Amino acid sequence: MGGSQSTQETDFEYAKAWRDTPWGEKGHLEKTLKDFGLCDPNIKHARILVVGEIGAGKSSFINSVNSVFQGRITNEALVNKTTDTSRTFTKLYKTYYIRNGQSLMPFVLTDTMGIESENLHGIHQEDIVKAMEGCIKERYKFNPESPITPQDNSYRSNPSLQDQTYCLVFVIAADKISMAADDNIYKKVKHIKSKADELEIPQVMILTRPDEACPLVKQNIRKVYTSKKIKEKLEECSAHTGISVSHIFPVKCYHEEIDTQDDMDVLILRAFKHIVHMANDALRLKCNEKENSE
Ligand SMILES: Nc1nc2c(ncn2[C@@H]2O[C@H](COP(=O)(O)OP(=O)(O)OP(=O)(O)O)[C@@H](O)[C@H]2O)c(=O)[nH]1
Ligand SMILES: [Mg+2]
Repeated sequence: MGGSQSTQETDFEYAKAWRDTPWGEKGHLEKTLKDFGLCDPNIKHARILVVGEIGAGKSSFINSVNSVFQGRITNEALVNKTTDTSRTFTKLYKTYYIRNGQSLMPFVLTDTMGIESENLHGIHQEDIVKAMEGCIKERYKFNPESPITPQDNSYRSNPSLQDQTYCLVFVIAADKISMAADDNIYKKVKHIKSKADELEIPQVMILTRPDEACPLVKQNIRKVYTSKKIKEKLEECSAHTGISVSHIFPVKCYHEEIDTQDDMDVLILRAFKHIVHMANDALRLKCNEKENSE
């Protein structure tokens, strides 16, 4: 079974995978997700909000999830293909539906502007809070200098259950974890996480670009769970953000491939299954609260 096989421990690799991965079970994972129904059939979709540092791979992750279900590479969310990664590429609050054949899955992924270390650049942290609450309307253009206010045309004062967020996905690039070195990004992420905790929104972290962080993974994606470097990165992310290691998933996003690949699909589907379950649990909680208060 490729990288999941027991090998001799080296300086770079464990003898045994530190997390079991169902390589070869793509069909089963895909079917489970395609059959997944929300706890409340009256709700059309549960929103998953994707946030993270500039160039971390937020838009690529959204495209990758869509690509798996389409069985072909899709690029609906525009990805930065230029060499200038000094400023965030995505500037709008934009929602992507996941197609399952002719129908839509009951989950949507919302892309956001990247977080930057300098204040007055990148998404304003309070805009992420407003997005979690469901107060931002589709295609709002983020303004790094000031957060959205109730006076803005794109402000939604009475968000419905569908407008709110049920899982917050932090995307971090494994090869440029700058949080340890960059105190300001670290502070912003912590602030957003504490607001998500207050709103009872579960959080998952996607560690992108594992291939750029570890040469073993570049050669063979199945080494992602035997690589010592990737485990180190995961633990580093957990220590800096307070997100438990069990909620952090290394995912190689589609970025240069022409066709989808089963092993990449398995990592994407496994992470997405976790996100979907957490979102559904959070939605159930919200629905129960609403019912009890009526
Ligand atoms: N090698 C590799 N490259 C990746 C991966 N994921 C994303 N990329 C590349 O990383 C770069 C940034 O990706 P984006 O998806 O634009 O990142 P973003 O977080 O949306 O960035 P902003 O919108 O600018 O905040 C692009 O060149 C992607 O092709 C990955 O898993 N591996
Ligand atoms: Mg983007």
